[in-house]
Amino acid sequence: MYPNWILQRAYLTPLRKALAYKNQSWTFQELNELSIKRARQLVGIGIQQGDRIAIMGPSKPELVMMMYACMHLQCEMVMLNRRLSPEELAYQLEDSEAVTVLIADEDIEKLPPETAHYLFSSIENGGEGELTIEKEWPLDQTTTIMYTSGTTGFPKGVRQTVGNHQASATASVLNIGLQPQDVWLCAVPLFHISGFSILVRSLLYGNQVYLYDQFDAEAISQNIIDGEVTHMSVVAVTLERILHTLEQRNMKASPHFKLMLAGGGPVPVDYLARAHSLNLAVAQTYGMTETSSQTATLASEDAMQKIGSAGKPLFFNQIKIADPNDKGEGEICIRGPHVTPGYIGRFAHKNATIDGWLHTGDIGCLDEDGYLYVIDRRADLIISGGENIYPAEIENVLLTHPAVKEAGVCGVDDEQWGQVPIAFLVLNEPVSVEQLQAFCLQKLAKYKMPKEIIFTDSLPRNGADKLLRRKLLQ
Ligand code: S0N
Ligand code: AMP
Ligand code: MG
Ligand code: MG
Ligand code: MG
Repeated sequence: MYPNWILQRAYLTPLRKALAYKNQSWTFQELNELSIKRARQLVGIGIQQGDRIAIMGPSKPELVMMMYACMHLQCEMVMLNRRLSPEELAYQLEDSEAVTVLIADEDIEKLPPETAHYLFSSIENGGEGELTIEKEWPLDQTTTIMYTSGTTGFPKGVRQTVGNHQASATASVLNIGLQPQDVWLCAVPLFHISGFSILVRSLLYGNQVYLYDQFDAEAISQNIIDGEVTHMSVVAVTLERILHTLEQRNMKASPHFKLMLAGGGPVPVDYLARAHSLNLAVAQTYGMTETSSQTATLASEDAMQKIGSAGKPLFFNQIKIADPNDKGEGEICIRGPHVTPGYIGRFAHKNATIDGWLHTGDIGCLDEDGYLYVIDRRADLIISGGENIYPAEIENVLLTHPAVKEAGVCGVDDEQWGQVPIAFLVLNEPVSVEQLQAFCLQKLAKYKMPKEIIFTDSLPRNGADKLLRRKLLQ
């Protein structure tokens, strides 16, 4: 058993600043008190200890308070992505069997009609029930469930336990180091592990989170110039927006700024060189939902000599390459206490690991010094602005349209988002691109909309009739 992180942190450093948002801030003691009150209010509406509940809202202090309340209640939190379509959310709610959705008032329109829910405002203004807060948490308790899509296009709900999060935060700090005055800027979504892991680190380390509810390149660049923050998590697209802003303003990062953790996909090598000349230390990392964030991270002092590498595994973690070819390239496999114990819902029976190793589907190699290079991503995965898109998700939707006979989707490079999806279709009957786009928009998150739809006579397939997505563009 381990101490309840929120109680323990409030006990150890009650008066330290825990959270800042716009002009407001909260100490750990204040966060603890407010989240206990919120937990009692959740009991007031009938939520029980250990319930699985879904939660959605913008990255604001109210959401942090609601999450900490759920953690006090040892609820399993299904983290809903605010960019998804109502149909995609309906799938996750049905699959997870969440008892209800706790939803920020401003997001109510995003929910599928007739979904059982409680608005944040009704909880915040409601009565309190009786609750004895558990002082200890078991390692195998599920803290969060995050959906990640798969080869089939059916998203899987990934369990992230107390033990997974603790191992991840501990391994991270052994690599990055820590000083009490460190401040981690959070402008990545709290529903992704990129964002939630910042909250976990804050509770375990006792450092402050500087929260943004949207990506504001001007304001964030100013924080970095002024040295008001020391760490930040970025994806390639948001790193580029900061580089661009600093370059435009001819300003460099403050010497107080320590590190950008850049993950969620590959970072173009040229960004690293640009960051270097702006005094901005960038650590590339390889991580995923199934590993509660980083598995490997490249120390910023190695950034220039091991350019393009995602670094070495963090202390508790191991990486091996399965079935390497003659160039040493094969499937990246991961072992460590940060690896998920498995999935929920329709994938609950699927083993996450084989003989203790997570088989990622990503292709990579280790160089002679043991540095990881990620060469190719799993299952034709497209990453648009840090959001994952599996071609099968879009193909499955297009195929339900009566005019569509065959569909193939792949990613193309894009100036703004890194990559975007495009679709190749064989038709049964005439239909316009606009009609198909309108059809997709009803069913898919906007970022998954094919940016181009191309009609063709046939799709490239192998002898076994399997679609060859990589040949779509040839
Ligand atoms: C890039 C972001 C910030 C863009 O959002 P922005 O600019 O706020 O857009 P909006 O105002 O909301 O919308 C404007 C228009 O743009 C479209 N749009 C928005 N996002 C995308 C997108 N990603 N792709 C394509 N289009 C997009 C909107 O639809 C809208 O369109 P119109 O105008 O037509 O209505 C935002 O997307 C963002 O925050 N991205 C990052 C998400 C993220 O964090 N991903 C990482 C997920 N992976 C993990 O968590 C595992 C790895 C990991 O843990 C990690 C990752 C990074 C760093 C550290 C770690 C770690 O290990 O700790
Ligand atoms: P997610 O499950 O959404 O967290 O996405 C994780 C996936 O993003 C990994 O399986 C990789 O395919 C990809 N990814 C993460 N980090 C990197 C990286 N440094 N380089 C290339 N691809 C990455
Ligand atoms: Mg994902
Ligand atoms: Mg915006
Ligand atoms: Mg059809």
